[in-house]
Amino acid sequence: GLADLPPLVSDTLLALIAMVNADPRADKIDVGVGVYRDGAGRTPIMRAVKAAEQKLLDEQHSKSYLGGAGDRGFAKALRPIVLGRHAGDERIVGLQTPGGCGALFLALKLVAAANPDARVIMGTPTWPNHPPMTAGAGLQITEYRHYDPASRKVDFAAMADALEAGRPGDVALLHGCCHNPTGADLSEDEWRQVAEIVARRGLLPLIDFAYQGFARGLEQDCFGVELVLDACDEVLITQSCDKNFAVYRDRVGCLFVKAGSVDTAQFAFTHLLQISREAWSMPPDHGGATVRTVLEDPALAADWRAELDEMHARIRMVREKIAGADPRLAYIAEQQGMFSMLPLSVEQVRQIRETHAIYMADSGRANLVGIADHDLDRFCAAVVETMNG
Ligand code: PLP
Ligand code: TYF
Repeated sequence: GLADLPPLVSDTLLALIAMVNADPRADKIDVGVGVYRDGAGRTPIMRAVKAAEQKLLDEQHSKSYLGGAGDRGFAKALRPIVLGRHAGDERIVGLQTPGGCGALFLALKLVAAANPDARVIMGTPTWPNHPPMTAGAGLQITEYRHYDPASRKVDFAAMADALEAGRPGDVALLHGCCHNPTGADLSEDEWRQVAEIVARRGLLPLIDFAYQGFARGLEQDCFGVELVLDACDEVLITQSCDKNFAVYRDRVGCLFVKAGSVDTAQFAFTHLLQISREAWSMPPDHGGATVRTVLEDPALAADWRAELDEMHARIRMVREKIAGADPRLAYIAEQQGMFSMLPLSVEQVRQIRETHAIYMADSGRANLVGIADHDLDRFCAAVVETMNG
């Protein structure tokens, strides 16, 4: 019966949300789950998103079913942003999904259907949902060390070795930008080498692209995606709008699949529809329709872009500030996106929770942009005090 189900390890990042909420201290600082916060410590609805939602409210006349592909205009509108100079390549098909997680689910199931013996090569640490989702799709995992804690950079030798050891058809799981949890991204030269190895070894790149616009800027963050698309005939890109449109709970994402020919891409698309039919039948509409409405209106698109750039600027400001607090934190300014690993042990992570009401993942991963402006000095002081023991 149901009582015979095995015990589970819960999603510790989502568990942090409840832990923060349960702490009555008014001055608590939440650097746990990855959501953007502004200087006042809020996660606002973006201006263009609110305007698009209002437009939908006024002008949407029906919520009748759209079919398995959802809002086709949504996936189309994303192409220039996500695919860059490859936007017009008809060998690339896009399917709306419930968030980046939905895209990952589809991508991994597609691999399992096409090549059940494929192994998924992933660096450690990686986003904690990657391994269970891979195992859930029935695929084997091969790990290598992504992050060198001494240099605070990508352990590129380990990565290159692992990719070189891949068998044709194995999946190379890559973070498009803003590596979660380390903030350690590939340099442009390292991307070139990865694209070359992956193409030469016949690996299938799966690029998880959840933070476009948060590393160097919207166009620049496409660098790796464009290079890999240059180099490879088959590519999977799991995209999320949940961060860069700040629509987290609306669950907005897209899976792009590139195949060797237009016919194969269309054939793969029918398989994506079949897999999504078995899981959710049709994606939820509201968030995708909102993003499409923003992108199809030049004024709204420009305003979205301006606000995204403001968010990016705040990420850089917070990083500079923390990096300046102590030489041991200087690396924070060299890393990208919302997350970095702080040099704290599990015990120190517990201690900073108890003593300072600062909540981060046990791994020491902190969502740096979670800190409000007025808390930055106190955060830095608490981290330095805890590091000093
Ligand atoms: N991939 C990574 C690396 C993430 O950090 C996230 C965060 O949520 C996702 C995928 C999934 O995004 P979504 O919330 O759109 O499912
Ligand atoms: O890593 C994070 O904090 C974000 C948010 O199951 C997240 O990616 C965390 C866990 C999860 C879904 C999203």
